[in-house]
Amino acid sequence: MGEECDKSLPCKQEFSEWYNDILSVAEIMDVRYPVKGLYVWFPFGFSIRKRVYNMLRELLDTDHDEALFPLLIPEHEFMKEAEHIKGFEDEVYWVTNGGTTPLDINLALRPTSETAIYPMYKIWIRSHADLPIKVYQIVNTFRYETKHTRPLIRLREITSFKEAHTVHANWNEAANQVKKAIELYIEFYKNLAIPVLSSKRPDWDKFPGADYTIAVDSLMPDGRTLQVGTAHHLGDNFAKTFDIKYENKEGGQVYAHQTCYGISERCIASLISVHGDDKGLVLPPSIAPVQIVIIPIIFKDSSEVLEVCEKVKERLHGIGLRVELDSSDKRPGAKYYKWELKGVPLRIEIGPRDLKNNSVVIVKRNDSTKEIVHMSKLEETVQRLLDQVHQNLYSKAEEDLYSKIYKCADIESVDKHIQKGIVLIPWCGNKECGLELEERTGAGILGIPQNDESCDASKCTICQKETNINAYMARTY
Ligand code: A5A
Ligand code: ZN
Repeated sequence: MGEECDKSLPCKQEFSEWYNDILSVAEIMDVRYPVKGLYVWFPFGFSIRKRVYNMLRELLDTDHDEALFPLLIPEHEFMKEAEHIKGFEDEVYWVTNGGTTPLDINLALRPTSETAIYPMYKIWIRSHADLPIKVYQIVNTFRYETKHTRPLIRLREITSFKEAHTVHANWNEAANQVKKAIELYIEFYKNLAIPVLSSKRPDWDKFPGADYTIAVDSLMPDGRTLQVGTAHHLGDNFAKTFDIKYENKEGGQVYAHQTCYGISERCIASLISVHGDDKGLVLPPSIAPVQIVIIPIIFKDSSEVLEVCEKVKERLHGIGLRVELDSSDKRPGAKYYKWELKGVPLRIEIGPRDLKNNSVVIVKRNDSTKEIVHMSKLEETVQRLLDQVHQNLYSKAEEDLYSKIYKCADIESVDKHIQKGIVLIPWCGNKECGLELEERTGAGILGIPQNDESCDASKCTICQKETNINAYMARTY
């Protein structure tokens, strides 16, 4: 950390280098922690995280309750659900000792919290009147990932795991909840100006122990997709293993149906990657720690300019905005550089000429456009420009996403386009064809689109059978 801003970024076209560098240059994550897959949030990165997660909380709190369950899970609970164990056993960290004494019962560090929460749900749930239950927590989880680890993207300690766990009277209600969860995620990402695609994952890629999984993916600048959220229909699979039953209106004992859905700090990886540019971060105003920076342009006598800067700061602060006045003695150019790197959505410049005209200059971070604004219109203009920045960011990202979805009718055209982005293909839905597609292209099947997007073609690209099923494919993170 430090005040100097002489560090520079590779251009964004070199995405992988750009991504690694921006994390340290913009002070998001410190990657020097001496354990693989574990990283440190710098205070600035953490202040972004805080706002992003506050927003997520606000969305969830409209019809969920926040709770907090223990990190450690006893082995006998963890080992109850066969599919779930199969999915996670290679990724679990175990605590086996208390000091020098071996524990009677080994304890898993949660890789996700089904097996911590559901034994408690068994106790909590008695009758249909207790349902639905919609609880979430935001915690750290641990996964011994063997694929290449990457800050914010593939972690061994996921520090910001939001997991919701709901319980319902029947399968349809749970299915409805999965739909609502995905809608909530789409809205969350809209608030970050990130367009996402939702799709139903193929069976071989669903959450271990689930009936099915719906995921949302965002498109990274290198054409690969990042899974930034998932919602799982758990059916009564876990209810049966954890004995979660309730008394229905007729007095019978029936198994509950469950869902769970999660988001991690991948949302911040996506935020940085989708909007950032050669100069650094570009943050949507909704979550920018500083929304407006004021830069005094000083020649000889500074006192009058600074006075007006203070006044502008107060006026904007007065309407609830996060404003910073940079009155340090660096040159304006160096200040621009610093705050551009930090992604501040609007910059206000005030110099002697502006004083004379009773105006200020406002510059938008996302497209560098300038506007001269009369002092009497300050608040309304700033509000309008902040809204504009958000709209611009979303439209640009959306345009980029949809310009990189290629509708392909045959395997040759898949090969041709898959390096550039996402392809949409007709697929018969059979596993053999799906796996062959993945094998031949080196890409993954994301799944069946949940919007009405579809191909014109109707023959499975592998077996040529007629089908009305489509699937997205992409190279994935
Ligand atoms: N209990 C459910 C919610 C669950 O664990 N689902 S999940 O395994 O799909 O994880 C939820 C989300 O966390 C994923 O969609 C992905 O966006 C993110 N995630 C998973 N593993 C991660 C890792 N190692 N590092 C960062 N994020 C990860
Ligand atoms: Zn087929």
